[in-house]
Amino acid sequence: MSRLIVVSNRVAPTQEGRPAAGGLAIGVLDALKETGGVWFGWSGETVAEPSAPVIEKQGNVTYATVGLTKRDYDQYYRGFSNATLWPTFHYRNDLSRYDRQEYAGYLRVNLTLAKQLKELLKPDDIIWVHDYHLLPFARCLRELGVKNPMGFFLHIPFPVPEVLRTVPPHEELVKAMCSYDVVGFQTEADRQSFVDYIERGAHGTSSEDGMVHAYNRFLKVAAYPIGIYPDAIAKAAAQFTDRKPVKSLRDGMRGRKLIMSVDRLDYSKGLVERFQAFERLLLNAPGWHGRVSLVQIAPPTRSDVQTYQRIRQNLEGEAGRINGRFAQLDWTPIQYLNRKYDRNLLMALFRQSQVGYVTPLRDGMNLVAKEYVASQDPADPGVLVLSQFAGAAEQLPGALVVNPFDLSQMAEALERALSMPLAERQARHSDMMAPMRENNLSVWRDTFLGDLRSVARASSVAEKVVKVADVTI
Ligand code: GDG
Repeated sequence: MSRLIVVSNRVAPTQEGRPAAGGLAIGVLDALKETGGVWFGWSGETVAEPSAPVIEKQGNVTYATVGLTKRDYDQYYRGFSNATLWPTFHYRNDLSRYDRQEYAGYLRVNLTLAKQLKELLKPDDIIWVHDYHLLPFARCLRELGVKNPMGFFLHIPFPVPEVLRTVPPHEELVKAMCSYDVVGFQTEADRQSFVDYIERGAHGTSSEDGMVHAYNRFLKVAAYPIGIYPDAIAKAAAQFTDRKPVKSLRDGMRGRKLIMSVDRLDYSKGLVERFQAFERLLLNAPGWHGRVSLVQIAPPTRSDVQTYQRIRQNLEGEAGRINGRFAQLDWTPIQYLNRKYDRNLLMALFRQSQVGYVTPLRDGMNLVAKEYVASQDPADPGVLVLSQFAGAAEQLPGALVVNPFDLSQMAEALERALSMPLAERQARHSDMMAPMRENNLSVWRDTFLGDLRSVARASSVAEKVVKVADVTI
C-alpha cells in the first residue's frame, strides 16, 4: 500500500490534546490518523535559514516540519496568502492588496517546500496538498522531476472568474493548479467557478465525468464536501455536559435561552453583522430582554495582519455598545470571549444552547455548523441558523437559512428558532444527522483519494501507451 503524504501550510500541533482552532487542522488530522502517513508543512516557527525538515513520529503519523524565514513568513504567509488570496477568495476585494514582491515570495516558498519534500518521497507515495497557500506546489514538484500522483483540495471558496481576475497572476495560478491530477472543492458552486474559468479564460474543456483538459494536462475536478464524525461529536458533547465550565454557564443562564456562536476571529465570518442582527431582535422583540443571551467564542487568528486587528477592535466596540444599550444588572445580552476553548467543551456548550448562530459572509464549508447539529440532544435539539453563503448550506437541509447581509431576516430567524416547537426541532435535527453520517470525514477522504488513485492509474497507462507509440513510430 502506498504511503499518504499530506502537505499543508501549517502542520497541526503535534501535542495530543492541544486545541487546534481551525477547520483544516481538524479535518486533516482526523483523516490522517486512520490511514497513517506523513504530514509535511510549516512548523509555525520563524528561523534564520531554511533547513531540513524535523521528523517526529506519533503513532502512525509522521510529522515533518520546516521553519520559515521572517521574509518568507511576511511575503508568502502574511502577504500573498492572507492579504491577497484569502480576502479575494472570500469576495472581499475591498480588503485585498497585491504586491509583486509578495507574490515572488509565495512562489519561492512553494519551491523551497517542494525541494524539502522531494528528499522525503518514495516512488509510490501519493501526495495530497491542501489549501490556498499551496496552489503552485504540484507545478514546483513536477519541475523538480517528481512524478507521483498529486491531488489538491481547496478548503475555502473558489471565486467566480470575474473576481478571480482581480488577482493579477490569476492565469499563472490556475495553470499551476492544472499540474495536479485531481483538484477538489467544497461545493458544486466552487467547482463550477473553476470550470468556468478553464472554459472561458483558458480555452480548456471539461466533460461530464469531471475530467478537465487545459494547458496540456488532463485532471479530475470535482466537489468533495468535507464532513465530520457526527456520532463521535454527539458522544463527546454528552460526556462533557457535566464539566465545570459547562455547568457554570448553565447555572449562570438561570433559565434563559442561549444562542451560541464559535468562529475564528475573521472578517469572513460576519461577526459584526451577527451582533447587529441580535441587537435588532432585542429592538423588535422587547419580550426577549433578560430572557436570551448570545455567547460568541472567537479565538484570535492571524493577529499580526492589520485587517485582523481592525476586526477585533470593531467587534469589541459593537459588543460594548449593544451591551451598554440593553444590559440590566443581572443580564448581559452578549458575552464575547476572545479565546480558545477545549474542543470537547465547545461541543458540550453547543448542546446546552437553544440556537446555533452560524452566519459567515462567505465560507468554504464551515465545520462549526455541522458540529453544532451533531452535538445536540436528539430528544431536545437546538436549531441551526445558517448563512446561505456557507458551503454547509448545500448540505444541511434542516437549518434556517439566512442572508447574512439582511439583518431583519436574521433577527426574524433567531426569533423563529427561539420559539420553535419540539416536534419541528426534532424533525429538522434528524434531517441533518442522516446526510452527515452518510458523508462523514472518512467518506470525504476516501472519495478524494479513490479518485486520485484512479486518475493516476489511468494517466500512467496513457503515458506507457504514448511511450510504446513513440517507439513504434
Ligand atoms: C477552513 C475553511 C472549512 C473554533 N474555535 C475553537 C475551535 N474551533 C474549531 C471549530 C471547527 C474549526 O475550529 C473551525 O472550522 P471552520 O470550518 O468553521 O472554519 P475555518 O477555520 O475557517 O476552516 C472552512 C474548513 O477549513 C474545513 O475544510 O469548513 O470553510 O475556512 O472545527 O470547532 N476548536 C477549539 N477551540 C476553540 O476555541 N478546540
